[in-house]
Amino acid sequence: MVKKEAVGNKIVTMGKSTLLVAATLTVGLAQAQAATLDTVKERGELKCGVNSGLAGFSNPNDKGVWQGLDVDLCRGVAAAIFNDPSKVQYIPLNAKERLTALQSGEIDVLSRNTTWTSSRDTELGVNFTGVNYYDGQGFLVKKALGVASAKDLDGAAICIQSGTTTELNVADYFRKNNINYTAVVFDTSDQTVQGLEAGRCDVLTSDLSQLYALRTKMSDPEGAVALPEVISKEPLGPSVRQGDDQWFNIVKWTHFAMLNAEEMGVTKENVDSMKGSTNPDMRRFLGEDADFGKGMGLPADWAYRIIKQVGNYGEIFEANVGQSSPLKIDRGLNALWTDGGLQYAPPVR
Ligand SMILES: N[C@@H](CCC(=O)N[C@@H](CS)C(=O)NCC(=O)O)C(=O)O
Repeated sequence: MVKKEAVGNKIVTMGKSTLLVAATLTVGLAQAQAATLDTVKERGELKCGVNSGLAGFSNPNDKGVWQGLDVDLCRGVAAAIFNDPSKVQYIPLNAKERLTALQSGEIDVLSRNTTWTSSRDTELGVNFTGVNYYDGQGFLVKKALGVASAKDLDGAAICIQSGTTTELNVADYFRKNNINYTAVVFDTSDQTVQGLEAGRCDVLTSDLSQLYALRTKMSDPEGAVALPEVISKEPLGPSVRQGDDQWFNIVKWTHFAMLNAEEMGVTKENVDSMKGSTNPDMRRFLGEDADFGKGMGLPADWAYRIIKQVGNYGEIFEANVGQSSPLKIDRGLNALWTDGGLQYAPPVR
């Protein structure tokens, strides 16, 4: 089912557009072979594919400025390259079009609540660079339904969005547990929320992080509750086109720099004073005594730029989705490994 999305689907089902997709793919591959970093520098900005509006992850604020955890990844890459996190053009994409946009060269990086799966990683010409949010799929029901467990959902109508991992997970879960359901499939997440509110379905299923975000859009958020079951692994992360290892490294190490900074206690506020540190790890990280940027075509202070302009992982987590945000999501699996979580970065050395 997952394979039905993106390019695979178009090649199988559409006559004329097959050629079009093949042509854009060729262009995309040619671009991937040219150094993306050079293209981005010449253009003067990075093209970042994001969710068109997912609170906490990527969402334009009332001034039209993009904000969120996924947005901050792109801001970090721009800070490393340009010393200016605003040098990013955001391209809003829905679930179905996101991977095609990366394949065709329309964007340089996809940073849009996308689950790292084997088929996406090996069949679609893209590479995932890491996991910036460990998630899992859950269910949101109206409290009035009086359901306490997903196992009680026999016969339920379920609102789902097409082009996502969600569709297959829910089919597997209900089959495994011998429960019947009716899928009510929509193209956008807003439609799934409206579907739940209008009674088109009894339950909405999606990544848990999205349930938190979508609940804030409901007219009565308190009237909806997430069920305790988490039915899948959804490691969400950025991806790039295959064929350009330098670019792959830049995006991968932007995330790792944010994690290492949190682990070392380097923040947006204290990073300047840390430059005077005598700790060899700190001096290496900030590019004081060593140059770990050159292998990526970046300046020696690439990591300093990211932290100074955007922040460490803990800072961007708290501001966008954590306790300082309306979502108030706990760190959970996204705590650093030193705090019992899964977030772990190789060292800068
Ligand atoms: N992580 C899952 C789901 C990602 C996803 O696209 N979720 C939907 C459901 S809430 C979404 O973000 N929709 C917003 C949109 O398409 O505009 C995946 O990679 O397939």
